[in-house]
Amino acid sequence: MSPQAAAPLAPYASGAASGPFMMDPDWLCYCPSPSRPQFRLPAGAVDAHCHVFGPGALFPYAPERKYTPCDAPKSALWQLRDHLGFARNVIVQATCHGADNRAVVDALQSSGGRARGVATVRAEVSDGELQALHEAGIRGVRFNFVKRLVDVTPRDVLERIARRIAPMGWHVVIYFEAADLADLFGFLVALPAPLVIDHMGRPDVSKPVDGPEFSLFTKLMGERADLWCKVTCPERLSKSGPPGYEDVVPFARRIVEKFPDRVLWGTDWPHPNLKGHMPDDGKLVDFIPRIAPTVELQRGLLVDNPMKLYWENPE
Ligand code: 0GY
Repeated sequence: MSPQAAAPLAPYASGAASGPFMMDPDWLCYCPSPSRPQFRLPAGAVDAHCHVFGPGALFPYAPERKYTPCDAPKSALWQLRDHLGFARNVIVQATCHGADNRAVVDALQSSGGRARGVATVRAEVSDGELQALHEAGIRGVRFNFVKRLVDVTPRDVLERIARRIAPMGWHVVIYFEAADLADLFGFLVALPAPLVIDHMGRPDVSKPVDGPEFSLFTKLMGERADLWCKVTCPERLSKSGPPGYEDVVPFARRIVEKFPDRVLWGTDWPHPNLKGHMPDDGKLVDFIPRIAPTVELQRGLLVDNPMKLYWENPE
């Protein structure tokens, strides 16, 4: 195949939800034939933020979900991984599956050790269930504060979950909007487990990178040595848009250069809830050298940091 050739992510790219489910009428399905990136990923690169959806006929979407996506099963994720040149994946439980982690666990168990996961759990989760998740390859739980995606979970419940999972070598993945950081700041600093923040805390990239909003986020990064950041989702954050996502570059580059040992990168495939455009995942990979311009930064971002967080934990 020529370096620029596209690979169809058959057979699911037709964009339907299966079983009793109908995907949302305005749902944008993932790019069916992404280009091959020009940027050559380092050996052992990890896509540290992606999801699987269903298929709904096998792994039903949760009754409490806020959206119904197109199916995006493990087979399509593995095809994308190989096509882009990644070695491994970290699969994050998506809110459309609620706290039913079966689709992620099934993907982890069939990955031959090439995928780890982040689960959603409720307060009632038993120690035995946590242990089974660990054996499947789960290494974190996700706390979601984005109101359009989930109903609120009380902070004392989250705090108790964090206290239980930290001794297992797990961490908490946090998803929030920049406008909510001031309110969450003290809670996050005090949470009794390592933290990973999704998508740089979703900055408003039309504001200055040195302005109060993003400065609060970099302050948060400085508060704890065990706080990590995913410099992900230019396609979600950008107002200038594709193909360059120019306005996101200074934000991501700032974090990569200031905290090179605590940054992660992922595709966010299959890109839930995008409304404007669906990115070509090959072009997203080509975004990486613009935010991590040296070989050393790229190696930390794509290999050393995610390996430390997800593969070097207790077995
Ligand atoms: C993301 C972003 C989103 C959705 C979810 O679990 C989810 O439903 O994470 C979003 O809609 O912003 O990271 O995938």
